[in-house]
Amino acid sequence: MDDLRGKWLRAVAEADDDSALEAVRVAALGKKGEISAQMRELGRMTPEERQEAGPRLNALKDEINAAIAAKRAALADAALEERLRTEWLDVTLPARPQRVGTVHPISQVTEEVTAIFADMGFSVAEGPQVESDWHNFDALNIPGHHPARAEMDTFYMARAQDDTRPPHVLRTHTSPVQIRAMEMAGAPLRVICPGRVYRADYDQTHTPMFHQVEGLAIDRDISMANLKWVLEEFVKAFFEVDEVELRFRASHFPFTEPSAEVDIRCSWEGGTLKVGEGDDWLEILGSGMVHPKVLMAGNIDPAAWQGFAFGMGIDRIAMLKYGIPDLRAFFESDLRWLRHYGFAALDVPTLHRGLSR
Ligand code: 2NL
Repeated sequence: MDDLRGKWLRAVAEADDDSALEAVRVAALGKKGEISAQMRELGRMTPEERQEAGPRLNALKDEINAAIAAKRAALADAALEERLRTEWLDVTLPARPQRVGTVHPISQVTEEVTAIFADMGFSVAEGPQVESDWHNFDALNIPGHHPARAEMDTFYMARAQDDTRPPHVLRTHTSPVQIRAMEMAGAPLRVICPGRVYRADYDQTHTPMFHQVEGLAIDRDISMANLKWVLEEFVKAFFEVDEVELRFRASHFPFTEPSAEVDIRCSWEGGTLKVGEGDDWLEILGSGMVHPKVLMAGNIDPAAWQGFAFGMGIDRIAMLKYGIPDLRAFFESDLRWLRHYGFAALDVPTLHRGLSR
């Protein structure tokens, strides 16, 4: 009996998982188990023998059952302990950084410019990028023979073979949008026209597509003085400075008379641009009083109305504002450009490989 006890208690102790433990229980206490077989033996004993062996066998059966239950609980505890040890999560860890896209600097600057002029009562007009030859050139006092046409490196759209009308063009400036605004709204008028423009020019300092914003204000007695105030307010707001000095230099555009190029006082100390101080001048835009022929092209009577107009490159003022020293930065890759200037772009590792780090 002691051998039996030792044997099964050891078997219980050595079972190291639930199924091994169940096998021990069946082998000991199952219908065909060893202890069960011993129980059946009781029937063949004398009453005296049974009196002695019965309780001992029952006690052994209870003891083995208890040992199995204890072992089962111990195995469950150990399993739980193991899961707690291996499946823990540190909920205090910071979240993984998520890459987020941002507005492109060109779009952002366009919005900034639009907001500044909106505060001064200018609305925004947009127009087609494929323009009629008339809106892009003739209406702006640039006739067919004018050298400005050749200088503009225009992209011409194809016509059908026997169509002799002048071909459409990719607009070379946003001025045609202002012609359309005059045609549609008439005077008085205050409008700015931001957008893409195209010139067949591609080198270190030129891209075939770039961005421009032009402005137009027409009223009974609008003058260069109004132009100067509007541009001063714009430059102060855009470059976020309290004071600025503008310099108007006589110039020539076919669509304005008189015409002026506008410089702002600045310094380039340490390679970074400071607007409003220093001894350098930075050219930022062209402007003038709208040519009477251009007013007439927009169906506005030049005897009753006059106005100013100006135009500037968005890519250029974006680079100036955000400290981009070299136009060539544009050509390498937008992503490199954006990263350099602290705009977090969507960085797709499979795109622009080699430039993305
Ligand atoms: C420049 C110069 C300029 C204009 C654009 C304009 C438009 C109309 C009538 C008269 Cl509809 N003028 N636009 C005038 C002067 C200069 O742009 O350097 N742009 C980047």
